[in-house]
Amino acid sequence: MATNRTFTMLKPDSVEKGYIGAILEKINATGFRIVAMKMTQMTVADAKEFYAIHSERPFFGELVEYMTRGPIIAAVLEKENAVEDFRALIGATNPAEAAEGTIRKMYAASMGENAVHGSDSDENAAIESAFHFSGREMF
Ligand code: DAT
Ligand code: MG
Repeated sequence: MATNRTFTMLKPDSVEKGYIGAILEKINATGFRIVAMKMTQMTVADAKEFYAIHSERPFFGELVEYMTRGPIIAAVLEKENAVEDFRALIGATNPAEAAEGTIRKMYAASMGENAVHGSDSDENAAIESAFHFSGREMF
């Protein structure tokens, strides 16, 4: 995986509230190219594996329940400096602390339901993209 890619999920709350069009528009307008995308629903086993790093945290059960309660949009995005620039676009984990104009500030309800995921490193971007997409599904 090239280091100019990142992985995102528009989480179940974004799909439920009809925000996916607006969020994808913002992603495009910021200069990211969508190189893979699908609607899918994570199983409990998927969510536990994807968020394994948080398995000892007190919010883990809620996180797994939230991430599996409905479909998500999974996508791989390409842009120079993709990981860092996408983290800047989505804003802080807690939407109350997210900067004006960020996706979480605009569309997230709370820390627990924060609308969107963005990989935190090139290494995790590659792992997370491969979790959801085969090589043939990335263009
Ligand atoms: P991020 O999604 O900004 O990378 P993270 O990796 O620390 O944040 O946590 C993953 C998700 O877990 C996050 O998007 C929402 C949830 N989460 C994190 N900290 C939380 C907390 N203190 N209370 C409830 N949910 C939390
Ligand atoms: Mg994270």
